[in-house]
Amino acid sequence: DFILDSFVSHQEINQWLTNISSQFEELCSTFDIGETAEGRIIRVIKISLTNSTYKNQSKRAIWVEAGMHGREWISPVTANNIIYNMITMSYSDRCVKNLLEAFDWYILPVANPDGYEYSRSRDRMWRKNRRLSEVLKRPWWSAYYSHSFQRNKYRYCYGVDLNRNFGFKWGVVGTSTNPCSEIYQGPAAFSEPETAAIRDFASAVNNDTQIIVYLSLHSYGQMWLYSWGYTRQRSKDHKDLRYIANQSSEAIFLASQKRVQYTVGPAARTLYASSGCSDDWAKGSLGVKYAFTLELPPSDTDYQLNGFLLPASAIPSIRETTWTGVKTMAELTLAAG
Ligand code: 0X9
Ligand code: ZN
Repeated sequence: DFILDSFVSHQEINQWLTNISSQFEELCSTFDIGETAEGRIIRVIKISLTNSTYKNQSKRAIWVEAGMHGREWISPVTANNIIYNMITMSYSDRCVKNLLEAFDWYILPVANPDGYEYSRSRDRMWRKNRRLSEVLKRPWWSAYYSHSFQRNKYRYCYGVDLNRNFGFKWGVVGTSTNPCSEIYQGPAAFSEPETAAIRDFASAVNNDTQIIVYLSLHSYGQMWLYSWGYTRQRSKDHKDLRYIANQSSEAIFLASQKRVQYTVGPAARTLYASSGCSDDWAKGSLGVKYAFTLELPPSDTDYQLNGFLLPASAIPSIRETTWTGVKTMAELTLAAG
């Protein structure tokens, strides 16, 4: 299947989500949760056993998002493979069946469709979304504009880093107020249609079916990160987060042919401190206990080229390892009660 084995367009992914959910209509539904600046539809698929014995009781939700940064192409295709595995193994595989009994799964393969498409067609290394920043829209006499004008470089910059735009500890650390920066936080928290859509939809899900895991798929670095990312201090759930991250990484290591080893730790200590990220927002604002960010392979050391430029031939092994990790994570969450 070329959807699962190559880096296809956002349009093709959205169509595939619609097709697969009409093919498995008892199990799946899709939600169009928002529209980007360039008019692309942000589509979420929900995978849920309607006859689950958990219904109306202790059923909880798992949120998986991918494609928040344009150039991280391995992320959407990995999310699609998770969707495919969940659906097609839902009857045959006892473990998957259990995970669907216990949890509703909400998966967003492309959180940043405009950035993804821009990276495919114009600038392979594009990270942010593609909304024109506020500068040009403000009147020329505003202080902000003249400041920008003097510094010339501020004038024609597109895009906000969506993973600096979430409204928990927004603008505190590891972000930029410069619209031309790769880590521009945006003019306000949730100023972007993509982040506002995730906020509104995930909040509604959480009110209805408590989100217990919030998993954000990025690349690269081969890291299993958990909150907090905005501070080096431990969260109150530090030990539980560390346990699940360690166990999931260990499962990946043991199952992988090439001994894929993830680095595990709190984001702020293991990678760098940055705020306004979706994982911390999920934990800090929604109250999700398990907030993880995965930096998918390659690791910094095992790939000498630019780690964003993985060939499609790298997909199968990353699909297997990530699937192992996600299943382990969900099983342990279930076991933890
Ligand atoms: O900086 C990011 O947004 C993520 N890394 S990436 O190289 N894919 O851009 C890491 C986010 C980790 N989470 C937090 N810092 N909260
Ligand atoms: Zn990223």
